[in-house]
Amino acid sequence: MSAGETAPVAPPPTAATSSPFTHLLVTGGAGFIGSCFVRDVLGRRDGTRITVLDKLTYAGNRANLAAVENDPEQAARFRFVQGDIADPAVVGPLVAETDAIVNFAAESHVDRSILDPEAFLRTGVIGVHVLLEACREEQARVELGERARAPRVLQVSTDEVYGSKDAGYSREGDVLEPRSPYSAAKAAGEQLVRSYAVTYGTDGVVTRGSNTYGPFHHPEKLIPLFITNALDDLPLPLYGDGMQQRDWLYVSDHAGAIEHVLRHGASGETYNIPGNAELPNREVVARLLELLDKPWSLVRSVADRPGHDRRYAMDGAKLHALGWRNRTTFERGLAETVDWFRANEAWWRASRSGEWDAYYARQYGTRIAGGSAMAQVARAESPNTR
Ligand code: NAD
Ligand code: TDX
Repeated sequence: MSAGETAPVAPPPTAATSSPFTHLLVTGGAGFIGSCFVRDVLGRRDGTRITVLDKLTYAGNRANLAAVENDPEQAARFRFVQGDIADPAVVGPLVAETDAIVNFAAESHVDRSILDPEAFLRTGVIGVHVLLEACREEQARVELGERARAPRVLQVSTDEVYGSKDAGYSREGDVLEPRSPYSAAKAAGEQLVRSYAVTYGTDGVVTRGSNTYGPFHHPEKLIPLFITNALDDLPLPLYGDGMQQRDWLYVSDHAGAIEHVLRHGASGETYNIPGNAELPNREVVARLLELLDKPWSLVRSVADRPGHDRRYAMDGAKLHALGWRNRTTFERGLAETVDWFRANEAWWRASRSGEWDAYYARQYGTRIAGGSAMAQVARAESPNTR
């Protein structure tokens, strides 16, 4: 454990939760979705304790957890450890003291996986393997009578493992056809969890979440990139024809669904977490510009992402049957996201510092130079929002 560690997490004053999972290890908890999960669970003040293990890559940000660390009651139930999920010496002792692991840790940006795939494999495959081996150690301790039950592990996976879906909705049993190094690593990671559940009886569950958006989203991704570029009147680089379709999921709905599956999902099972707004990218951009009161002339049609998946769409019946419903409409979620970025300029300017300029030049330099203006299509009258 490194210098980034805070004091050991205190036992709860009262064990107010009825769940068997009272002490969680949240890996990747300083990132976008993981930090939302941590803030929401601790903010409920039900006695749950959380240890975050995060490597603090360019995408990890301790400031995402400031609300927790600055609140004495929550801070007493929280501990931060800076470290790598692929490091068994760090992972083993942390898994030994927790009831459940929620693994958000990953390299998460498709474009970066196309530029440099290796880190995606280290964290997405070897890192998951290390977590699973630590769980297996705990299963052995249960057999020795050293602990009552082995930890549950929830692997946060993605809709991208299905590959591009031209029509219809992907179901949990469908064949996986990942098409980028990012999604191939995610598919490998979740398949490892499944294999440990089958082979060793590890208590593992997998979620496949849809495209997520909201506060604290790293500015490399479509929605926060376009908000922050537009606020600075910079070009908005839309790949290809901009008609690729995603199903948008608000971040607190994604985090809530993950917690729901953690507490209610069946071991060895996989659950889709769809969004509620299936929209082409152009439509998302048009809505953003309207909220920001910025002109369409900022949009540049630029060279497409290689292997760009045209559409993701998942069937949510299995999660529905487990009792989960998303709460945030796209209209409200997008407006709240834009407001949050307007109000938190210092946060996103800090995220666009350090290695950002080199990344931006590599990813967008020649694209924007060779880009062209794009005609605006009429906004859809009734978007497919569920
Ligand atoms: P993010 O990039 O914002 O956060 C990832 C976090 O993991 C960062 O804090 C980073 O420092 C940490 N991390 C990376 N490598 C690590 C390692 N080896 N050890 C410990 N920590 C490490 O990502 P996000 O958007 O919050 O995504 C979280 C998870 O959800 C990922 O597994 C991603 O694949 C999955 N997911 C994301 C989306 C989405 O739209 N953002 C959708 C579905 C699934
Ligand atoms: O500059 C851009 N221009 C553009 O047109 C960027 C960054 C993206 N796009 C397009 C590509 C996609 O069609 O916008 C769409 C969304 O792109 P991203 O924000 O990069 O998300 P995506 O590739 O769909 O992957 C996201 O959802 C699934 C997350 O980044 C993954 O971590 C998650 O697993």
